[in-house]
This record gives sequence, C-alpha cells and structure tokens, in this order.
Amino acid sequence: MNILDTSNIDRLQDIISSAARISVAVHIHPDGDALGSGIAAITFLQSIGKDAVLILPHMYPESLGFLVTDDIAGSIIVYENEPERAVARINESDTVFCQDFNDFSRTGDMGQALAESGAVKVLIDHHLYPDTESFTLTFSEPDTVSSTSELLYYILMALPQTGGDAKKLPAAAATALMAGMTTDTNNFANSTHPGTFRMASELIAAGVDRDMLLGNLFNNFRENRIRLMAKFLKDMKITEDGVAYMVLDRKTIKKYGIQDGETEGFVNIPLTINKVRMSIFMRQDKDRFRVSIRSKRGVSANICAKRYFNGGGHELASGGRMMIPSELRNAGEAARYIEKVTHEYFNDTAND
Ligand SMILES: [Mn+2]
Repeated sequence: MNILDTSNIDRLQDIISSAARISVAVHIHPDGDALGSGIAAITFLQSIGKDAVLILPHMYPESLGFLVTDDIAGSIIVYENEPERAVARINESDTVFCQDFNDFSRTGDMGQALAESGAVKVLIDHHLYPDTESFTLTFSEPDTVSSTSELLYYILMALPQTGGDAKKLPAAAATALMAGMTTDTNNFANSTHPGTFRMASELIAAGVDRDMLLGNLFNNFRENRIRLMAKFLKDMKITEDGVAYMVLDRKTIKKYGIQDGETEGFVNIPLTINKVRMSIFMRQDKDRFRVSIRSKRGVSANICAKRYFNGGGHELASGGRMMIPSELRNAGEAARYIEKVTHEYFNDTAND
C-alpha cells in the first residue's frame, strides 16, 4: 500500500518521539471505527512507552464494551461524564491525535478545547474535505481506505517499531483495528478496497480472533433492538422517488428502552429493496434529530446531507442533524420535510 507519503511518516516519527503526553480524540457518539482506532492508537503508543489517553466526547455504546478491558478503561476519559478532566487533559497534552473526524465541530462541545489547544495536532481520517489548516500533520484518505482503522493500520505498519509486521502490534490494538474496519465496512459489505482484505488477512495471521469479534459485533444484540427493528421495518415509508425513510421519536425510543448505538445499521436495511435508491433514518435526541443517509451507487448521500440536513460525510454514507424546534418541531414535520426535500433533490438531479 503506497498511499502513505514517506515524508509524512518521517514527520510523524519525529512528533511521536518528542511527545511526552499524548491525547487521542475521536468524534461524538463514537462508533466502532472511532473507538477501535482510538484504542489501537493509545495501546500502541503505550507499548512504546508513551503516556497516551483516549478522550471520547460521549460514552461508547455498550455493544462495544468488549473492546474496553480494565486496563484500557483506565486510559479513557469521557468528556460527557467528566468535562473538566477531559479539558484539563487536552490542555496539558503536547500532542493530540484527531481520528475519524475531519473538523473539530464533529467532536461537539469539546471541539473548542481541541481547537484552542497549542498542541501538535495530527489528523488521521477518511472523511471528505478535512479542515487541514487546523492540523500540523494530516493523513486523510477519503477514497482509498475503508475506515480510519485501516488508515491507522498502514501508518502503524510504516513505523519502525513494527517494521511492517502486524505481529508486533499489541494484541488489543490488532483486535481494535479489525473491529473498527469490520464495523465501518459493515462486515466487508461497503467501501472495501484491496488493502482492506490484506489488512484483515495480516491481522488474522497475527492472531486476531475474528469469530470472537463477529460474535460480539453482530450476534450479541439485546432483544429490544430487534423488536424495534421490526417496528422500523413495518413503519418505514418509501416515496415515489425510491427514498425509504423512518423517523424514530423519543417516545418510541423510551418505550423500547433503546440505548445509544442500538439503532446502528437500521438505515442500511431498506437499501436491500430493489426500488430503493436512498435510505434516510432520523432519530430524535434531546434538542435535535440525528440524521443518517445511505444511498446506492449513482445517488449521492453526501450532497443530500449537505444540502438539506446540515451534514455530509461519504458519497454513499452520510449524516447530519436538524435542530428542534428551530428547524423541525416534531416527528410528523420531519417526515414531511424528508418527503419534500428528497423529491426536490431527485428532480434537480434528474435535470442536471
Ligand atoms: Mn470511520
């Protein structure tokens, strides 16, 4: 894999060797890739004698808890639970790794502390349009890797401490990288590249237990989630333009006892229907609707997310947010909004 510029690797080596205190930050509502790449970074850095801590804007979903051993838990600070401790740690860090996001705003309220920090900042990410000016060193690969975990894998393999041998990674790092790649590709279904399979092959050869991972990632859901999924499939609407959508309100989330992360993957299911070209899933939070958009090849989820949902991301997988009540007041209004703007979107695209 030669996506990595060797001069960037040399610079990274210098940054790591002069770093005394490193913080690794990831995006809000951390998913498998954010948590996995974060754990991989800190366990690797600790294995070479560095003081490294992972800072999460929010708690990780319970379903990913199997990646967080007691040792690792002691090196994680959750901003949402301990904002002062998180900010203090950012302020006393001389080096900050920013992973799986392209812009500090993606880290929510802790973004300000990150932006204002005088630390050396290294971006490692696979989202479009990184805010490169905010970083000392940028590794950004939106088109050539599946995930931040995959990109971080190449970076770690290029460092002298591993010399390209995955067996030299700490076991926790190898497992976390495999987990991050597996969740971001939805188990090799989306955005896989030749290198993705090579990485998987090398990590399995290095001892990663893929069966254990798949068991934890895909066969370990609570019954409530599957019951809610049934409701989602029943209530989902499909418009004449081939847009499948569903808006999940807080009342339903409460009724089913759904936790953060438990609706992960719902948005992908409608794409298995032949006539569906795009799928939109909105989930009501305290002050906003969180929006997930997926599309089939030829339709840009990214442009739709940018134009109508204050978001963006990848070409076929994007997200956004709509504030309550300034932009949308309730689930009914959200449903009407989706119908209206997607119709406009497909009419526009048809005229291009
Ligand atoms: Mn990712």
